Amino acid sequence: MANNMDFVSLGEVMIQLNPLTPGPLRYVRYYEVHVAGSEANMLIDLAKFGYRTGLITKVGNDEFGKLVINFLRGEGIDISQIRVDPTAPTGIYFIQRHFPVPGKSTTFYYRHGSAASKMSPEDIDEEYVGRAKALILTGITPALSVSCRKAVLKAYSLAKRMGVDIILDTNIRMKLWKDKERARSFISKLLESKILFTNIEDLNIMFPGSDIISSAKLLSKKCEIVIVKMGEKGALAVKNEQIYRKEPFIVPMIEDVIGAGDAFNAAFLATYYKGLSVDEALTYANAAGALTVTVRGDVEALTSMKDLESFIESLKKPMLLR
Ligand code: KDG
Repeated sequence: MANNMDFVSLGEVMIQLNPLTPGPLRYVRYYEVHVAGSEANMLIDLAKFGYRTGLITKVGNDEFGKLVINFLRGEGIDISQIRVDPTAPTGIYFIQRHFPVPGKSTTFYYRHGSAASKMSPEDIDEEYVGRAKALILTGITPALSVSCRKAVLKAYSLAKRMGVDIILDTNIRMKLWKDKERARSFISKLLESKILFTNIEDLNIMFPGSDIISSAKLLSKKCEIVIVKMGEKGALAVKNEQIYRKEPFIVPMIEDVIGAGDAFNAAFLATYYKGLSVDEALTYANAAGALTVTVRGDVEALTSMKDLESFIESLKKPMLLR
């Protein structure tokens, strides 16, 4: 089967309502509308780096569904696998910024019973998965419903059978899973992957009581490379038992941290798949994460590799304060 897609993924895209002002939502009066969802974010960022990407999802037969499709089409994502479900709405979520912890954001979902949560194995087309170089999965989609879990398992086993690379971000959303054991036992079925992204909180759920390095090393037995995103502590990777560490880029202001992890993944994938070393790919990944927190919205800060390089260069010089 010819590879005419680079990365495909399976996941929910939502309308994001992002407050113009920081603070508790009960006092927020004005919101900005964005389109976001972890899997779509990665595909959009990868498309900006020149890759061919496509998303499998469902939206409602509503204005928000039309907005999602238009936005993805506009960003150059293949939308041939997006189905419209007339029985359920497109999911939405709100973000609360800088409260109660300055610099942090909190998400509030209104997505239960959404069109995307109705995805099932019938929505996964074998031929479509086989056209990709890599399938990107996250721990979010299987947390949406039983039928989504079955769809994820089908996509995972098809990719394995057809030699399509599997990229996994554990992305455990406890607001969706509710139960740690349920999250742990399902995600442990997806661990055999080429590249596995995770973070400290997810490692603590997957391997309670174990330290980060031991958990990452354990995971790396099943993958080519494991990457642990550590936010303001940077990132580390384990490949062939070797450990790589990268300091973070510090930006002068944080607008909204949501989406930074997806931008990190996309920049890592974009550069690693071009043949850059783990060390170099981690530098681009950290930079993409840092740049993303400087604006509201998950994908608006990444535009091209050239702009990302300008950002990296700018941080090597002393900041001009005025
Ligand atoms: O990674 C950013 C996502 O968390 C955000 O866009 C919403 O997909 C989302 C989710 O399920 O939390």
